[in-house]
Amino acid sequence: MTLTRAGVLRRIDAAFPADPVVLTLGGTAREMVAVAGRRPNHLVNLDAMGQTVGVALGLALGLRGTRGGRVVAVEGDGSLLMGLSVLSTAGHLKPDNLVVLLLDNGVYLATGGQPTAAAGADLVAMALACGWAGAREVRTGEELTAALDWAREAAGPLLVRVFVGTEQIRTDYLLADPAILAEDFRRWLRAPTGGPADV
Ligand SMILES: Cc1ncc(C[n+]2csc(CCOP(=O)(O)OP(=O)(O)O)c2C)c(N)n1
Ligand SMILES: [Mg+2]
Repeated sequence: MTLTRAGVLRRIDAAFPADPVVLTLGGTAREMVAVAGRRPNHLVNLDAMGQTVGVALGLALGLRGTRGGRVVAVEGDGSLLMGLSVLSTAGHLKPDNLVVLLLDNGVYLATGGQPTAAAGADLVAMALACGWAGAREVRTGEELTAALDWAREAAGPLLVRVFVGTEQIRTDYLLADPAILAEDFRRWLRAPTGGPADV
């Protein structure tokens, strides 16, 4: 059975409760808030298509050696393709704490479901060819469990391409000011609360 985006987001939140998580724009961010609530360790990259992984890369480089754990980017296929050069930059800089969880539904769902070019692109091969430490595809719940365990432990940068369906759950709009979202996250980063990455 095809994985749903909301279900995968719930699993991501449970797998990384105390690590910085940078969320791509649109329905992904809204669905994460719907399934997990506003979490202090989540940075919503509101409207900034193409920049999610770059923001996470900067965080990963800045935080490397200062705290345990990972920096997680939750990205969409359309948004990744918009800023694809980040694959070569991250492969070159090799932050061992960076994890990219790509939720690939094959479309620009937020703007009406137009197909992206992801279907014809072997993004795992591309990441590996750019020097990433690991990359894999996920299609089932069992594969997701194994990939999340792997993503918590293995040396990065790591890319997990999770194939999800186009089903969406009903959510509220996310109308918070991006400056406030960023400031909340910054405050948490300075004084993290609640979880294993604290130690
Ligand atoms: C530069 C830019 N172009 C277009 C948009 C409009 N836009 C918002 S979300 C989105 C689709 C993103 O696709 P994807 O990353 O695959 O996420 P999905 O909607 O499928 O979850 C688009 C085109 C935008 N926010 N910024
Ligand atoms: Mg998409």
